[in-house]
Amino acid sequence: MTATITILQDDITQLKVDAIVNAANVSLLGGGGVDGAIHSAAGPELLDACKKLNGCRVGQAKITPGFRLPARFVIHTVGPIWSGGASDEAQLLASCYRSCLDIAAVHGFKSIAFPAISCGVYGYPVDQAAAIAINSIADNLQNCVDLETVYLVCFAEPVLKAYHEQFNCIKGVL
Ligand code: AR6
Repeated sequence: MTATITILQDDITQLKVDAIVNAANVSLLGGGGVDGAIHSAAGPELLDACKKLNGCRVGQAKITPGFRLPARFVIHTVGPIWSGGASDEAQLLASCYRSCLDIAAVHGFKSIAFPAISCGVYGYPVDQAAAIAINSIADNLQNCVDLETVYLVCFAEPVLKAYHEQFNCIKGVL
């Protein structure tokens, strides 16, 4: 069975799923944006767990429990900082989604929720990031045999619009 991709506007910290994805930085020691929101909602145990991970490279991902979150786990990934598009940003962003889905597959997760990685402080153009997110997820779903639902969680209206536009563009080929 192939998982369903669902786009929704919500606060990712409120979702009761197997794993939410955190758009972190290489230190994995917290920050602003969705990272700050996840750490606040999960409680200080999350920072303690992150301290044991020794950071994370751009495009890769690491997992912790969700602690006080409704989600059971947090998959921390580090998106690329947008610097014009010629520094492998697209490959690195696609790698974030693939690495998170690899972890979800290993753990047999049924549900996972992604924020718009790199679309905030890291400045990735939202239309391009939305296309990469949807294509990368679609390309890697076949490896996730247990996965039933992938949520693409938009906080801000422009991101929601970009996801819907990109989703409609590629729906025919999925
Ligand atoms: N739920 C869902 N999406 C959210 C939430 C939320 N609660 N809060 C923000 N967003 P950003 P980045 C959206 O900046 O660009 C941190 O300081 C937000 O509207 O959180 O990957 C890290 O520590 C935007 O669309 O992540 C890094 O240093 C998206 O999440 C750096 O920011 C991503 O915005 C990472 O930057």
